[in-house]
This record gives sequence, C-alpha cells and structure tokens, in this order.
Amino acid sequence: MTRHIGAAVAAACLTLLLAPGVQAAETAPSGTSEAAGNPYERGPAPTDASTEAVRGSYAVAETSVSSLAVSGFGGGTIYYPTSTSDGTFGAVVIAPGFTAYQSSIAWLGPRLASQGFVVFTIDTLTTLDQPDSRGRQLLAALDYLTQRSSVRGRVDATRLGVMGHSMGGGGTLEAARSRPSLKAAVPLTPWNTDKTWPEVTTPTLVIGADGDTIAPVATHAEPFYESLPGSLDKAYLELNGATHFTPNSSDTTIAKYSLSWLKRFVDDDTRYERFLCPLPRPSLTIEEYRGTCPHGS
Ligand code: 9J3
Ligand code: ZN
Repeated sequence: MTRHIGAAVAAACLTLLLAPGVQAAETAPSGTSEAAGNPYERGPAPTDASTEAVRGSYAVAETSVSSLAVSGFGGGTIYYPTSTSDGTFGAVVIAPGFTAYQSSIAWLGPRLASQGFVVFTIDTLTTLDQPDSRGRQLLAALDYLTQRSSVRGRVDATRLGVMGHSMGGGGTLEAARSRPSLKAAVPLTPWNTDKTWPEVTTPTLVIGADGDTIAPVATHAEPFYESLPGSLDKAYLELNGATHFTPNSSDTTIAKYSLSWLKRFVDDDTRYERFLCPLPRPSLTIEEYRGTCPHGS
C-alpha cells in the first residue's frame, strides 16, 4: 500500500476501516453448502442468468495500488467483496496487452469480484513488455496481493488464478508454466511466439476470437490449446463475430465462461461444471468450443 505517500493516507485509513475482522477459515460461509463438502463455495447456486449478470451477489470495494509502492509489476487496482462473514476468497490477477493499461481489462474487476473473488487488474512495468515479462509480473502481483496488500487477510493464498489479454494472455500461459500451484488460467485472445505449452499443469481455458487479425487463432489460441496436455482440464472457446479487442469491453460470453472456469477450478465449485460440460454448442456468440469433459476426472 501507499502509507508513505501523502495523497494516499485517506484511502489507506478507509481501507483500514474496511479490512480487519475477516473471520477464520473454519467459519462456515453463510448461504453455501459447506455441509455438502466444499468449504470454498461462495455465493448462491448459479443459474444461466447469474453467470451472465453484470454483477453477482457480493458488494464490491476497490483499492488502488501505486506503482511506487510495489516492485516487479506496475501497480493496479484490487476489487474485493466487502463481506467479512464468508471466510476468505480465491484471487485472480489480470494483465493487459501490448501498449495497454489496466483500464483495458478493468471491466472484469468488479464483474468477477461481485461473484466472490479478489481480483487484481494490473499495469505492467512498461507497456511494451513481452509475454515472458508479463508472466513474471502476474506472479509478482499475486505475491504482493497475498503477502503485502491491505486485503491479504481476505485472500486464500492457496487458491489463485491468472488471466490476461493478448500479450497478457501469453503471459498468463507463462505464469501457469512457471507456477504449477496455480488453480486456473484464462488467456484472452492470447499472443505469444512460443506456440507449444505441454509443460502446463494448471487447468486452462483459452479464449480466442474468430476475427482476430493481430493474434489469429490459427497461429495463437488454437495451437496453444492443442499443445496443452490431453490429460489436463482444458477448454478452447472461440468467440463468434469477435476481434482481438473484444476482451477490452464488457462481454457476456467471456464473463460467463471465465467465471465458470474460475469457480470450477479456483473454488472447486462443481455447481459450475454444468456450464462447462457437456461442451457448449455453437451459437450467436460461440463460434466453436473444445474441451476435456467431464472436468476433475
Ligand atoms: O498484446 C497484444 O495486443 C499483442 C499483439 C501485438 O501487438 O503483437 C505485435 C508485436
Ligand atoms: Zn513451448
């Protein structure tokens, strides 16, 4: 945080008012079926409408992280559920693409946080950083989030995921390859010069766009997906009528399947399995969907 920076003192005090008092993990989250066996479920039973909604059931607050207060990445914004009565939450860090800022992926922050995740949208050290660097920065941001951030007490450091757009999506694959403990990865119209990812052991949903001319699916998203191990929980969603920049604005299909993937693999929430398996059929928004079903087997 930015305690030593004058302008941020008020924000820091506000955060201190909101942050304390997260209950012990032993506390049963209310409104969930922990008795049925999963202590990580958060929020009500999902429906098509809830997974497609612009906001989920949790009220969300945000706190800005100055680049001057961190190292290894460029700062960002943490979006988090305000509830302190549902235990800790899984977390996801999201990186933007080449020449872009956190603003380009900001819509995902409150959208996913309101469903019960701590979400950290980041800036990179420079906007020209390549995918390998973006991968390292995603991991540095996760470490900051779980170890030093003002919301660290709200985060379950054992349940983490990564996402990113374009070169940030390429970085998402790099991060997963470097840190097998990650529970989920979702590259969005990913771009990388490395076309093969057999080393990844993290469940990965690759989202491509049929009209992408910057990271064409034939030379990026598709070979990335196909090169992931066949034994892995993996999926390939190709958006219909979409471009390289579709992930830069609110998109119901990206949100529904990213959320379902994070819920299924960060929270081990099998209530979301039905949105992933059997494989979604082609539609007005889905050009194609490939995957290994059922998951977790
Ligand atoms: O992050 C991206 O949008 C990657 C696509 C790109 O501009 O690559 C050209 C070097
Ligand atoms: Zn490779």
